[in-house]
Amino acid sequence: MEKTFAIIKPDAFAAGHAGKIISRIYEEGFRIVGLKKLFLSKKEAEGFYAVHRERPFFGELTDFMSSGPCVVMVLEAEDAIRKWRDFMGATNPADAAPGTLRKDFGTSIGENATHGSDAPETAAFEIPYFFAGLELL
Ligand code: FUP
Repeated sequence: MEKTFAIIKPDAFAAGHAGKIISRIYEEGFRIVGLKKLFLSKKEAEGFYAVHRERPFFGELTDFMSSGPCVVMVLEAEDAIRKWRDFMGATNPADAAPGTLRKDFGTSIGENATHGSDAPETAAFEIPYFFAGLELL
C-alpha cells in the first residue's frame, strides 16, 4: 500500500464541492488515513510550494492557496500516487479527461480544484508538512 498527499483547494471548498469530492475518493477505492480543514497563511503556502518559487505563477498560486479554507488529506491505496494523479486529471481543467476531478470541478489552470503529490519523494515531503505520524490512522 502507498500513501499520497491530496488537497481540496480553496476554489472547490468555497464552491461547496468538498463533500462530493470526498465521496468520489471513497468510490475510487482510496482509504482516507488523514483529513483536516485548514486556512493556510501565505507563508505556509509558500513553504508548501517552495519547489515552484522561481516560476512566474508562484505569487498568484500562493495567494490563491491562502485565499480561503482547504481540505488536506492523506490517501492510501495500491499505487496511490499515480492513481490519484490519474483521478485528478491534467493540471489545466480544459485538458483534463472526462470523469476526472479537475474536469468536473476545476475552472482554470490556477483554480484547478485539487492537488496531488507527483512522486514518492514529493509525498515524503508533503505528508509530514501537514500531518504528524500520530494523525495518520
Ligand atoms: P500539478 O502537479 O498538476 O498540480 O501541476 P504543477 O506542479 O505544474 O503546478 C502546480 C500548481 O501551480 C497547479 F496546480 C496550478 C498552478 N499553476 C499555475 O497557476 N499556472 C501554470 O502555468 C502552471 C501551474
